[in-house]
Amino acid sequence: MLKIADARVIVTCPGRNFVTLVIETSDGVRGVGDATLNGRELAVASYLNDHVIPCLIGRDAHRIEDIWQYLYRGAYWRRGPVTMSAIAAVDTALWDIKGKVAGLPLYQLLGGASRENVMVYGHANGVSIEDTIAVAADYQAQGYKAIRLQCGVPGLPSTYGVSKDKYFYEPADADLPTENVWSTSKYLRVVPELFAAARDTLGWDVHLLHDVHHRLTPIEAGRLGKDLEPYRPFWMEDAVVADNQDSFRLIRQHTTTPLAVGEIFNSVWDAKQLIQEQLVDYIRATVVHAGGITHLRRIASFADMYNVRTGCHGATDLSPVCMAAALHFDLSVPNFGIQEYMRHTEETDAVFPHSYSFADGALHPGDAPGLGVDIDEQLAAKYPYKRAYLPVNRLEDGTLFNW
Ligand code: GCO
Ligand code: MG
Repeated sequence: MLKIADARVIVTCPGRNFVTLVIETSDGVRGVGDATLNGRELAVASYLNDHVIPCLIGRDAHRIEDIWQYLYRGAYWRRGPVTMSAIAAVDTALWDIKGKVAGLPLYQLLGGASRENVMVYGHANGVSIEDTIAVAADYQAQGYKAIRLQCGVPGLPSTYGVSKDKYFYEPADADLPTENVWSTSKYLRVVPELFAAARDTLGWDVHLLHDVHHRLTPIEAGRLGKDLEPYRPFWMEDAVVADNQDSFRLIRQHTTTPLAVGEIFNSVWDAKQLIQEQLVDYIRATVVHAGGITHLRRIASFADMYNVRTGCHGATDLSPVCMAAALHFDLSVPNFGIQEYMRHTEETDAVFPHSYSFADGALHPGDAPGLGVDIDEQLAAKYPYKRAYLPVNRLEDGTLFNW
């Protein structure tokens, strides 16, 4: 028995907010788990502090599966981003502890490495097509084998994925939601031009990705997928809102552009039909929002039966603790596809010292026991929580739309 003696939640804002759970055993082994839910951070902190931590103290830290079931089934109320992020934090911290006790990096406990490293994609964005491609060329020069392209839409003041700073895109940018304006027809004109220009300049030896960010109807998505086919995109992400999983059937009928979805999913049930009917190619659920390593492995095993590969969400709101956990998962899982890598700021990296590293367009989690990441609690305390929201989006006539 490896008794859980203490657990605490740390909320810190080294440039952006992160929620981290630290669990300690009675003999002083410590594990960390990410619990960040962008724009709703304190709800998860309260769920952990008020409802989960009291149930953890005294339990056997080795019984990861039992604790997972206890928190999931035992709550009676299932699923949802707040619950599943809280469960994920506990699960991740317990895997970290188990790795440390075993003296092995987590991926060894998950079956060992299935590959040498984890291919990642970087984010190139710019106000214009030219700006975006210049940034993409820079990523290519840094060794990236896969690059996501997002550019400004002529006629719209701002849009998803395009930042003032070309290398760091941080959408949770204000203490009340910023309002963006959207036009599907303007957007649908620019993306194929962006991809045509990208192939001209960057060539064909690089994977190109694009995030629609839930903004099209299925038939519009079918059209965009078709328009992009000549440029062979690696994937088109979140083409439509996935609440209605049937929507993807319609997209599939019109295009062979590969489809990725799932960064806001929290359980295998959100993706069941999409996977079983092979309506998507990549599942983007990740450790923190989908119930931790334990549940994400279940999703990946299910997806593997239907030729669906993984493509974990890895934006800056997923802390280095989540990134480390995702990399152990990515390295071990048989049906790995790609990992998003948006890079954290230096301030964030200093609060979360980690052993993962980048080389040749890929990340490796390193060989430190457990996750190979920690939180510097003293440094974290210097950055108090600052309320920050994701933007909202309106059509040009004022109708509230999907962001
Ligand atoms: C991505 C995502 C992000 C999200 C963000 C919300 O593909 O990386 O779409 O940009 O918008 O993570 O919290
Ligand atoms: Mg996305």
